[in-house]
Amino acid sequence: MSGATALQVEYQRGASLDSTLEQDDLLAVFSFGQSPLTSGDPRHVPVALGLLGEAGVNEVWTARGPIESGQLNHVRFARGIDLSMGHISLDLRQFNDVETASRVAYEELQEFLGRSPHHWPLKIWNFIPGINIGEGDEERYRQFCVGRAKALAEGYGDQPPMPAATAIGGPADEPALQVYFLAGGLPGLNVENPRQLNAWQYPRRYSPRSPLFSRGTIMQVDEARQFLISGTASVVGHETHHDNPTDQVTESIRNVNSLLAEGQRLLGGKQPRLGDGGVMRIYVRNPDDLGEISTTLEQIVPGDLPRIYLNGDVCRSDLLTEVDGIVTCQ
Ligand code: 3EB
Repeated sequence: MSGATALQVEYQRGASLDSTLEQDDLLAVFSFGQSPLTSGDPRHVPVALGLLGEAGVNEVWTARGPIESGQLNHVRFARGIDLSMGHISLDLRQFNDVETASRVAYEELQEFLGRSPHHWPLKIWNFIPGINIGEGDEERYRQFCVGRAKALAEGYGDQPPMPAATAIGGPADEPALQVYFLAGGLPGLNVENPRQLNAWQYPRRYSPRSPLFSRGTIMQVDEARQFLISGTASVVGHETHHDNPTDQVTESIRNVNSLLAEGQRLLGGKQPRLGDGGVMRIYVRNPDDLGEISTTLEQIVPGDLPRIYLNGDVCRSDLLTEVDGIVTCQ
């Protein structure tokens, strides 16, 4: 597979937001450490998670235009020829609980997709303030899983699309639940990781309603394929492995490599590899672990893989780090 990728993602260091917003092929620009409620342009997606180790980095998505942008309910979106990006931020102070807000976010997402020429979600990122607050089934992550599952069941019955996803915790004092997504005109191909139990089959103890996502989604536009990798942590089977950052990040990368190999086994072609025209984000629960995690990572991923580190909680309190990213299939 070759040809220009449908989505280009890069990290821009030191560029002003205003100059980036002048680009006419801009689908989204993500800035960090800023409340999602402060978005002024539909293409600007402020993310509450703070950058670690550096400042002033924006993640920039570009795609084939012309790009139109607008808003439907709470969905602020940008639409190119092949792809759409949309983001939703709901002020949790206006909802009874995280379950209700999550359900509304997914209902709005689904309504948007239904009216869009790009019906198919390809990857969804979910940022939940204080994700581990609450005991047992009251935990915010579990409430989020319930709200998401209810909205998906309402919209799609028992066969919802389950694209790749990331679910990460933001600062507890951030008011906004944020959900953003990439969507296309054709469904992606979902890939599961043979080392991990499918998330929708997790045992009851992790959540009253299973997390509904696949480990990775391959999107194809024209001749080019891109692998969208879900938030991947140190989970083997369904259990958390290791209690230290070095071993957890190593296990996470083992999971990513296993997923990429599975994609190649199913589709043929060259084995996609981290660093092939893609990017990686590393979410770190405790900022003090940054040095250990980055040193470990330098030894196991290609040096030229563009990456950023973000401060974020992982959905299980025993997980210290998680990674996600995009790889181009050659
Ligand atoms: C895991 O492997 C880690 O609920 O959408 C990763 C990616 C995780 C997405 C989600 C959860 C989600 O189970 C948690």
